[in-house]
Amino acid sequence: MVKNKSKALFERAQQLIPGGVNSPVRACRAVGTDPLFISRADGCRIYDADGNGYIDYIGSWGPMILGHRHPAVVEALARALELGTSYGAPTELEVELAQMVVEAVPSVEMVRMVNSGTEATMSAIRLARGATGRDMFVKFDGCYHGHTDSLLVSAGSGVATLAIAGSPGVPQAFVDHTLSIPYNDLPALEKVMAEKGTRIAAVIIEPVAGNMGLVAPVEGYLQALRKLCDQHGVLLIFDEVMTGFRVAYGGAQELYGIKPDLSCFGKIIGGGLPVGAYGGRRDLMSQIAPQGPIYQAGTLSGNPLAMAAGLATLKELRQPGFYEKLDQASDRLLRGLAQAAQQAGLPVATARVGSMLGLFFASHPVHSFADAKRSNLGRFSKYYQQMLDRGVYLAPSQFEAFFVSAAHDPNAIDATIQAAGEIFRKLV
Ligand code: HOZ
Repeated sequence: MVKNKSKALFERAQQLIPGGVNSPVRACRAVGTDPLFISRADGCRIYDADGNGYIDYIGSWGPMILGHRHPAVVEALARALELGTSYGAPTELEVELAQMVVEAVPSVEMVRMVNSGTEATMSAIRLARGATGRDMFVKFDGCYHGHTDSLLVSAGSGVATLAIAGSPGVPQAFVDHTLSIPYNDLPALEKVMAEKGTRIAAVIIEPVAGNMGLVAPVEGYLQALRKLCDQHGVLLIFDEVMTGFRVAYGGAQELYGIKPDLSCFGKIIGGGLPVGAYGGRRDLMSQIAPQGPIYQAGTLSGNPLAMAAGLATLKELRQPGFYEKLDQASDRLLRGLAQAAQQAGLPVATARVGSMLGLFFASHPVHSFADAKRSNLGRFSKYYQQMLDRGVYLAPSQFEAFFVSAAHDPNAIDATIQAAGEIFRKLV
């Protein structure tokens, strides 16, 4: 494949943008390639600046659950665009989207729109601290909640991919109140709660971890977490930026039957435009300014284009059978990949929750970040590069999930399985 234009753009970009990219993972450093520069996308396919097409399993890191350029989203955006791009004032669209979120997610009685997942988690933590009068919070190794100072401790995603221990620029005092413990480890959670429960404002968790590869919660873990939080007066925050409207219409909390106190959203609720949101119990959300004293604001929050794209997306997701169909397609893909690896004699650990998928080059089960880190990263790099050569666009890190959209038809899925099978045989 000719990639001259991407190459030239990357050279230019590196002079102007740190690392040539606006978010670290996409620089592809962990897999030893240069990033592709993208010119367009359609359905389940994405096209680089040189015109090469790929089957896309990044889906803009989660938002594109309908596939790219879904007609309903494009039309809604065109209508909104005719009317203006930003007002910095309330609109009907915001009220409509807030209503859809509240109706979809029973634990969310009020919701505040922001501009990214990072803003959502940062604001939820502030609210939890303000409401409880406690400073500490618990997170989990390998979970990633955006790039807020105090949330970068033992984080997944780019922090894991680039093996960054801690970021310069984050004062020690900012992370002194962050307690990071292993995911899926109930005794570790019980211990931290027993020792520090009275000082902990909140536990924040990705109910399905998607930033250390895909790691599902072990049976009963989220239920036990909910119970422990209640026992210690600790608020439970679900970071559903990836899982919200993805693993079920009502997110992971619907799937596992848990009611967190606060939830964070992003990605899908913006339909591919920059959006985040946090919401939860009315008594908590009422403490946000101007209704209450806890401050949080944003010039572009509730942006009409983003609201229109989010609304159009959510309406499509409510179509009968949407998630069942997506589930079948995702199952077809993961089963096919697992079978291809087995036939090749290549040990892999696979995981799937709805249309979020994970494939680790590991012969052990992966339930935690420590398990994920013991995967064969060299093998992943080769797999990534060769899949790209065969026209399959995967997340360039073992520590990311991959996403199936409604636009991934059986042909695309079977072509992916075939490409992977050929590569697996060479990787053994
Ligand atoms: N941190 C996101 C993935 N979990 C985005 C990565 C990127 O855009 O580079």
